[in-house]
Amino acid sequence: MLLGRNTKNPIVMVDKKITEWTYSTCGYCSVGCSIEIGKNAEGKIVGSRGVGGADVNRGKLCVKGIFEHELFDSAGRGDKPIIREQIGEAYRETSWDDALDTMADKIRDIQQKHGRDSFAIVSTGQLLTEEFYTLGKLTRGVIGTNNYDGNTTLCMASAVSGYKRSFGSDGPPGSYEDFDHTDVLMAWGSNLPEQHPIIYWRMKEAQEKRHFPLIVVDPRVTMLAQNADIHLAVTPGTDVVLQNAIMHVILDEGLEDRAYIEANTVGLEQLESEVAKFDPDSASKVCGIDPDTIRNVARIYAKADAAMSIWTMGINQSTHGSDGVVGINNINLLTGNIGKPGGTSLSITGQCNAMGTREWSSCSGLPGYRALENPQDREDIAKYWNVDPEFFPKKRGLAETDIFPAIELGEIKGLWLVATNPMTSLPNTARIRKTLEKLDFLVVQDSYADVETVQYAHLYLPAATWAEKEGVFTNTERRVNIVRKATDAPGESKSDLAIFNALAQRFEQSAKMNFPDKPAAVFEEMKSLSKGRLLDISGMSHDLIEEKRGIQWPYTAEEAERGEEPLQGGKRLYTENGTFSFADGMAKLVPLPFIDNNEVPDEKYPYWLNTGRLVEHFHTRTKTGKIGNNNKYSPIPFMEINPDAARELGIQHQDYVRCVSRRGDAIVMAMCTQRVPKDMVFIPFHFFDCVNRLTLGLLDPHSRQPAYKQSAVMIEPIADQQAAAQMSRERRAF
Ligand SMILES: Nc1nc2c(c(=O)[nH]1)N[C@H]1C(S)=C(S)[C@@H](COP(=O)(O)OP(=O)(O)OC[C@H]3O[C@@H](n4cnc5c(=O)[nH]c(N)nc54)[C@H](O)[C@@H]3O)O[C@H]1N2
Ligand SMILES: Nc1nc2c(c(=O)[nH]1)N[C@H]1C(S)=C(S)[C@@H](COP(=O)(O)OP(=O)(O)OC[C@H]3O[C@@H](n4cnc5c(=O)[nH]c(N)nc54)[C@H](O)[C@@H]3O)O[C@H]1N2
Ligand code: SF4
Ligand SMILES: [Mo]
Repeated sequence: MLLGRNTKNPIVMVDKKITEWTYSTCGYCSVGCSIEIGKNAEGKIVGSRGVGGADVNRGKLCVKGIFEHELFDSAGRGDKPIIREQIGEAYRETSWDDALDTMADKIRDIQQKHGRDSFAIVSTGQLLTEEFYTLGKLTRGVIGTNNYDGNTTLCMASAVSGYKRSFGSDGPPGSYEDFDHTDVLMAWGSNLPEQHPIIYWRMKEAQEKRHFPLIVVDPRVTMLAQNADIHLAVTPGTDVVLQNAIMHVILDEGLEDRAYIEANTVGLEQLESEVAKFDPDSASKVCGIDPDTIRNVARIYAKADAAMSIWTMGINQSTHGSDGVVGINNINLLTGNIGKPGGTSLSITGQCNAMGTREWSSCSGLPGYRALENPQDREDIAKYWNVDPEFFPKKRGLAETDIFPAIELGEIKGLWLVATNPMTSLPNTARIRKTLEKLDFLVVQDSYADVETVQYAHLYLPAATWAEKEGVFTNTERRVNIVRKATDAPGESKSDLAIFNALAQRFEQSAKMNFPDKPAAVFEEMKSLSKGRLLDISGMSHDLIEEKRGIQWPYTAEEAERGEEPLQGGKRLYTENGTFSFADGMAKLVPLPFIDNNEVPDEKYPYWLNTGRLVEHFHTRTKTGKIGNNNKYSPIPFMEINPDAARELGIQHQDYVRCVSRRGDAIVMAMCTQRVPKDMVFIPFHFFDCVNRLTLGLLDPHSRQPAYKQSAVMIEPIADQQAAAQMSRERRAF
């Protein structure tokens, strides 16, 4: 058969004979792509496709979304609850009734002996919003522990904290549509083409039409940096110094927007006196960016009609994470770039529903961006749930990163992990292993039974995932989109919502409360609690959300009653002067002094260890590690190393090497690339028993988020390559 130019259609797509498509929203990242899941006449799920009419992705999906349906029959799923008395013993299968009775008894027992807060709950950014809301009600209103948090502390906590410090509330003010209006885009520690491929495509399309400059701040030459007009290879952990220097130039040269500052902000004088210390020549010595480049960037940004900044983990995962977010907001407030088309701060969120958990899970407060510290908020929620307001704590308890040390200290005796895998994702995993072993009772509720943390649990509860259940996610641009059920979960797995409800029934306190079992009924509760608040969703319904392929909040009942259609993108916050979420309506300009407190390379550990992600894998690979087309790209742990550094160390491309920090070691394959400078290596964090054996994870003082991206390591060549290959294979989770 002739192939190539000589045949009209050389590639033949296999007809999968799909007879039914179910509408859903992708369950990996926070871009929030609308996806359809295809079933054939035998009822088997065989395909996924992007939804053409959806504003977010306009028919496209990335390499994860396109194979997402394969996870329904992937290996390692749990199908029955399993239980054991002691770690190390074999698990035995048990019934749901027995599993949940035991769990409720253990929680009561631990709380009676050691106090209410001695049982901790750590959840995720990957449940449906209705599930988050219900878990919050169960935790705050029934179980009553204050040591309740989510893995968003590893992820978006610095953004949340920074938004609150600058604007008075969480909630990203911008939209993807801002790319269509901006005159300059600055991306801080964000590798869009790999981690948010469809946002990248939206950005790139806008840029090709209007040719605005792209400035990338990242110590690594990422794919985004390769496409940048200006790449600022900042010294790790020093973005705040660069931000202060940019503000120094703006104020020094009178490039600020005085009218905007007066109408919208307080704190200019204090900010001015702090940034006065950061002239570009001095700042350059710390942040590593040439002084003239700093001046050039400040001028381009401040002189643009509309300027926009996005950021992700390069900013958030730092000992200056919250400050880095405030720094971005400071620059945008100084230049009048909040709430206007193309002028905004837009945190690019991580997980599919990291926004939903911030809005509704009650992890750091109460539902609907309410605070435990606010008596009126406590009163309102207590009344709505029918609990005594005195049952609520008056301030938030420990963050995830403080819960683990509290287990070490013996203050916390029981832990419930819902949809998170800390044995791979927390820093310094050797310490986490010992910590988990100290627990009297550990419950792991996960879709996969082979997840690493199950090895340290007493009880494992199998959960349905993604389109095996129904409910909503909120994406990066505040768009609420719906996941519809396409298939049943394997075996006896239950939806997280059903598990929360069944556990609630086992506590007396829940008798006078309402725990609806239908996601749409839970959504009605959230709607009514959202009325009149920043995140008003009262005009939405599950059906309307599907019909519109996602709706951005706020969308109020009044707007819906007046017949106003929800906007197709482009909804912004703080568009009017003096409408920020502080009592006086003004945003805060916050001075940011800088103290370098990171672990930095030295003679013994001469390389920066930078960590992050790859396009084909998601997090701890419980899903993508089992999907052939994703796993094939990078089936084993590897390390990016500069060829000059490799040569000096006597390391060849594709040699196995030992990477060592003050915490532990990891065996990885060396991949020589100019992406990293000579004094840095980069290891993706997707692999079990790998990079998080090395990371230090110092915490940001405001957000308690770990600095995953700044540790120091040494590299050792390995003489016995065969043994190393064997070891690397054995340490592979799958
Ligand atoms: N394919 C894929 N996509 C994902 C995910 C996934 O696992 N796989 N996870 C999702 C989640 S939960 C998240 S949080 C996001 C993360 O999305 P990103 O934050 O874009 O991804 P990372 O690779 O963690 O880190 C981004 C960059 O930060 C840079 N960096 C390191 N140190 C510094 C520094 O000091 N300053 C600056 N400015 N930059 C620095 C790194 O070099 C890296 O290129 O991705 C989401 N999307
Ligand atoms: N070195 C380093 N470490 C990092 C990072 C880094 O950049 N560098 N990034 C950090 C960041 S930003 C994040 S977000 C964390 C992520 O860290 P984790 O939250 O630990 O990672 P996941 O693999 O996403 O874990 C989610 C778990 O939930 C399960 N699951 C999926 N869907 C469902 C469901 O519907 N119900 C239930 N019950 N279970 C479900 C999955 O099988 C999986 O085990 O990692 C952090 N760790
Ligand atoms: S960009 Fe994110 S939401 Fe869209 S298909 Fe890829 S993983 Fe899913
Ligand atoms: Mo994340």
